[in-house]
Amino acid sequence: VQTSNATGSGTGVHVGKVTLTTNYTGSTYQLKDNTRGGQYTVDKNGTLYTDADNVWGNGLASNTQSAAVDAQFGAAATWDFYKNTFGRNGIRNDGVGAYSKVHYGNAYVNAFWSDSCFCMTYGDGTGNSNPLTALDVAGHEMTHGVTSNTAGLNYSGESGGLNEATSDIFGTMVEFYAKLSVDNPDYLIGEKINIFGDGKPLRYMDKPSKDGKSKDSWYSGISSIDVHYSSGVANHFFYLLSEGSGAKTINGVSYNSPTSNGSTVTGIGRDKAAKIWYRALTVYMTSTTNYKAARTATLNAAKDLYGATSAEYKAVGSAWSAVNVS
Ligand code: ASN
Ligand code: ZN
Ligand code: CA
Repeated sequence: VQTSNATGSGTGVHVGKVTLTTNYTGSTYQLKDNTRGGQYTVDKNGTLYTDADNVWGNGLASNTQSAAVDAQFGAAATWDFYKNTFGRNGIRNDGVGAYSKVHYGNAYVNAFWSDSCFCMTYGDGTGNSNPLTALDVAGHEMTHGVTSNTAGLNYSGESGGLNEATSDIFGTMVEFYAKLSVDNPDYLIGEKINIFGDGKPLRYMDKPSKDGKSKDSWYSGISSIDVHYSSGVANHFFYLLSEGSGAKTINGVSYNSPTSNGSTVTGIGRDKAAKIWYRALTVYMTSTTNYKAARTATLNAAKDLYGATSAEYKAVGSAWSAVNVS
């Protein structure tokens, strides 16, 4: 059995028409990417996807390959984002790719990362017709693996909120990195998966409270709420640091980000904000980092990257103060 890299084309439910690097065995094509740590995609039974003509899926959720195209593309985009932005060679930085499983369960409305299988799992969503395989979800889930292998933020209390926010932040950065025409990059999470059945996103980074549950700013006692809602503080921090406060339209999407202290924050751009967050995550944060310590960690990261007198350093302090973290 030979192994050779081939260029396939696929049409996902969410990612549309994309190019995929596949493996040709001499008789069939496998949904396995040897150029990105051998990462591959399997079906609900754990069987590797194969195809005779290297044309995968048709964009419909009813075609079993379509969600697999999304998952395999999401893994590739996440790999490329970490490699080309931070020089990180895979989730563990060891050159090994994680695998993805699609069509898990029955009408299962979630997706999750697991350290024990070093794999990603996606449900098919309501009616088995809304697979959770959108790009920001893929980037979110695989970032849980990165967090687990770096800061190791405990998944409860304030550190849990920071863990969740790290996934929303880099999931969003993956979306901006890929710049798909059918998935307009935005600061919304899960806008493509219709998880509530009303077309609304799962979360909003500019003003997290728009979802009715997430918090826009820190308060004493935030450690007792669900980590997917306490994450709002850091998501809001990241939006403010990137884009600044007030009203703004990006790629046709309108945002209006408030500050808790009446201040005006001027953004430094998402690429610098992401570099600061990544350095904080990989150098300064630990399993027990809370919001106050995250402020210190990101200030230290900004000092390393841009200097203690830089506009970037000052903006980090202003953005945390704007979400009531001092
Ligand atoms: N999709 C969820 C998440 O990544 C799964 C969970 O609740 N851990 O946060
Ligand atoms: Zn998560
Ligand atoms: Ca998004």
